[in-house]
Amino acid sequence: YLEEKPVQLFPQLFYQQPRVLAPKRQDVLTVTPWLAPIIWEGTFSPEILDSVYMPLNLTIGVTAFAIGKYTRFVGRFLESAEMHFMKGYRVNYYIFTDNPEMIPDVQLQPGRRFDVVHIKKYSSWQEISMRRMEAINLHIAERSHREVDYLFCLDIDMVFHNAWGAETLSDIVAAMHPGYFNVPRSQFPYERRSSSAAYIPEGEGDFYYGGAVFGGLVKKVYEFTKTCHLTILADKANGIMAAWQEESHLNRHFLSHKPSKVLSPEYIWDDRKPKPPEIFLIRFSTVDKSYQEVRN
Ligand code: U5P
Repeated sequence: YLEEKPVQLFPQLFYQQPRVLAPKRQDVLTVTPWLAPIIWEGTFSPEILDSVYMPLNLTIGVTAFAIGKYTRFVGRFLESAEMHFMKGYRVNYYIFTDNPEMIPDVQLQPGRRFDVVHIKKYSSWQEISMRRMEAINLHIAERSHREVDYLFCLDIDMVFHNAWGAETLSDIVAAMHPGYFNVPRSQFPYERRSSSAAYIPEGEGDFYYGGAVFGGLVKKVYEFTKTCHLTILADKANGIMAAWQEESHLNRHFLSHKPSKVLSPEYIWDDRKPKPPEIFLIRFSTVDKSYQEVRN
């Protein structure tokens, strides 16, 4: 007889048993009616998630735009991302800019790199903001589809304050806008003119999602940015611009193509707002800036 040795397939991980009758959060909705998780602090274990995702050897991409005066935000964005964003994973940052000389040389952790993508500057801030859908879509097709597994598309005038990890990974991910997570949908600033491709009638809508954060599997982000770019172009052809530009189109899209995961406002906060008790910690937040100063 050969003595049978137990084969250890997975390293042992000790953690508290999930308790069916004692949910971790009762003060917030943690799953949508279409059964997509809503990600709140206290509902997940980073250790278990890492034990699932680390072995997959993933590369996570980030796109962020720094056009015109927005190059001033790149340093803080990258430095804070190095401290908090997808720690321990391979990360590629793609910084889109009209002015590569103004991009600072930030020291990155091993396994992380950044690429500067040179693009042209559109004349108005609305056009700069909306054209991101097109630029991201083209970049995925030409390049990043080969380089990353997941891709997050983020505003650059923002800073990471706490961990953003594997709990955010899913097919297609949207984030709840910090200004509207606690208001009736009649007050969502959706596009209300039926002549726009971003139109959402009264009485419809799930959440108001922010345009500053979305992501997912690179293939899904490709499809998503394609549709948004096309609906933006359709509006342009009709001489109409949606109330909140690409954010309105994003909201329209996610109404009929539900996100597979929804990030709580922990992931897209606004420093000018006081922190309500449901928000245990802020992970990613807008830098207080003077719009007049930086736009155009
Ligand atoms: N943006 C620029 N330059 C501009 C306007 C916008 O790079 O002149 C990009 C930035 O990435 C910014 C995002 O975070 O679009 C959203 O713009 P805003 O709505 O915060 O101004």
